[in-house]
Amino acid sequence: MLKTESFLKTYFLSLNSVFFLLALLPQIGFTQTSEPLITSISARNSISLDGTWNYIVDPYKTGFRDSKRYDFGQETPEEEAFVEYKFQAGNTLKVPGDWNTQKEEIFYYEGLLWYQRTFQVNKKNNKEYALYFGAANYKTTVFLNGSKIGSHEGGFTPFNFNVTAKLREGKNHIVVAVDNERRPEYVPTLKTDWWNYGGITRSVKLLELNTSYIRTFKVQLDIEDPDYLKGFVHLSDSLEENLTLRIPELNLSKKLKTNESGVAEFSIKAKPQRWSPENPKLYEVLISSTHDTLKETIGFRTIEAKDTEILLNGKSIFLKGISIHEEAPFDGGRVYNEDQAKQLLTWAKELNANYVRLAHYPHNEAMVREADRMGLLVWSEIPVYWDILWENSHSYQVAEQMLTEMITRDQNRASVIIWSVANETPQGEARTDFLKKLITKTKELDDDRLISAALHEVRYDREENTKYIEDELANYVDLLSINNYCGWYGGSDCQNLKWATNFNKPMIMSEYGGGSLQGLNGSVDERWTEEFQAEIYRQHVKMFNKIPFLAGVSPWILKDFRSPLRMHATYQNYWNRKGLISDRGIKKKAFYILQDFYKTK
Ligand code: GCB
Repeated sequence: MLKTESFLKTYFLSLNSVFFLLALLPQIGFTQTSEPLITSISARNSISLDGTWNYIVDPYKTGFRDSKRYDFGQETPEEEAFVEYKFQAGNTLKVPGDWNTQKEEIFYYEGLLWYQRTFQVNKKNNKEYALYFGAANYKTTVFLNGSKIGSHEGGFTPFNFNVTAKLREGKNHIVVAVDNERRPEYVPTLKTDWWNYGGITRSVKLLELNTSYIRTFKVQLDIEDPDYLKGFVHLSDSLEENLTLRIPELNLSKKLKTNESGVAEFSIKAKPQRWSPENPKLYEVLISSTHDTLKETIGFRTIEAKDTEILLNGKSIFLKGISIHEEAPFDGGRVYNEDQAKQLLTWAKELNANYVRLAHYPHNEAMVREADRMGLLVWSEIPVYWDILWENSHSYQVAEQMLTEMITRDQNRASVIIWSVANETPQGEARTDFLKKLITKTKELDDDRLISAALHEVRYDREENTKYIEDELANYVDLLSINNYCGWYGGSDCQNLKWATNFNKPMIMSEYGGGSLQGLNGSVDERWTEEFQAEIYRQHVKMFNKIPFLAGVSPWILKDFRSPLRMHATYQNYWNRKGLISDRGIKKKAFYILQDFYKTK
């Protein structure tokens, strides 16, 4: 080969690689560009963008590098308009919904998928417009009428972008890239015991907002002095404005004023009835500014941990719970409507539960709003699950952003009593530092609820048949939440297993249980039978009676759920079988053991 030829070849190759890397840049790094979260979405004027969208599967992610040949709705001169990726000729998917359970051919797909649709708008003067996504898993990039609007990382929390400048009168063209590739620095990271459902899994709306709108507000009973309601209002702009807070049923009307940052903080004397599982009383709360009024239904209660007890409205309560994945009853897939959320919580109620652990990520808003109405207490958590890259700043930033979005969305829900920052993380300095920072951030955002993290590493003394809770993280949380699978992953004499700790805090058994294939019967010694699973539940009831500092349980799990880790061909077939209810909605024997325990507890 000639010298120059070889030089050119090398040069072009490396130049190509540079371009390639440049094109990939926005995909690496932390590209969060969504704006502060707008809340009380259902109380606002909006156009729903749910329904049928076109899609293109893009396994090599070429769309980001070759956007000219993509039908992004850009205005391209006719002679250049060679559009290879033409949406209209493509397939369709329903939004909201995961792509996996909608199309057999992409059931196992993990990667980039482009969504597209058009919509009509009659733009009004003096209005602002924002695109709001309930959630999309995992990384989302939004284009409107050919312009990139922004991107968001994280699969389970809402985000929004102001699109006033790019929105057109009449027909608009929206393209959304969703990528659910797993990467080491993501949260969660590479391995999870649940299906990595991809797509625009929750509703999309175009919000029509007044200029200087109320972006978010919080009103809750003051934990320090429950004769007062405490909270704040945030306007979208840094403006001094007069506001009114009203709760008509309490004859309460209070004038407030935002400071130059557009924030008003308040404390108001009031005596609302207390929200509780027995009396899930909700009040209509109205906030108005010169330009805007928002209406919410809000319950008022206090929650505290005192010594080894959990106090709801000052009274000791035992959390009779069940863990739930956000997977639809009967046929799997992500929950995408209110009826599915209601069905899951109705099953929890049938168990005589007063509490649900919404694992392992923030569930859709319908779940917590329904829990408010049904009187179910809620544990809500972010997917800091198993082994995160504890020393990676990207991982920390994205975890903190998820935490912020989760808390901001649900700060008014009386049902939510626990924010959890992690699940089953290995002990170590870097992990504890990471989680301590998240705990500090949680307190900054919301100091009115309990903070926890599900722990699993305990010291076992075989001779004493005793497990000791010693994890250093327990110093920084309000509850000792322990996941333990006696009778399934190890250990046999579960009814005589004892628990001990030096921490003077309430303990919650945040997971326990075992698997069974619904309809498979046999003796209590035969793994995978309903009887084997039921026996684990029976033995645990006996164990619980001997833990004086136990304040609640949430066994694993309400319903069988899809998981790539569960490939036993006979019993699992990619379903985690620890459900009390099968994937088809049939109750197993263990359901009734727990139901009885809760009835008498
Ligand atoms: C756990 C995890 C949960 C799993 C469960 C299991 O400890 O927290 O996500 O699904 O065990 O079934 O092994």
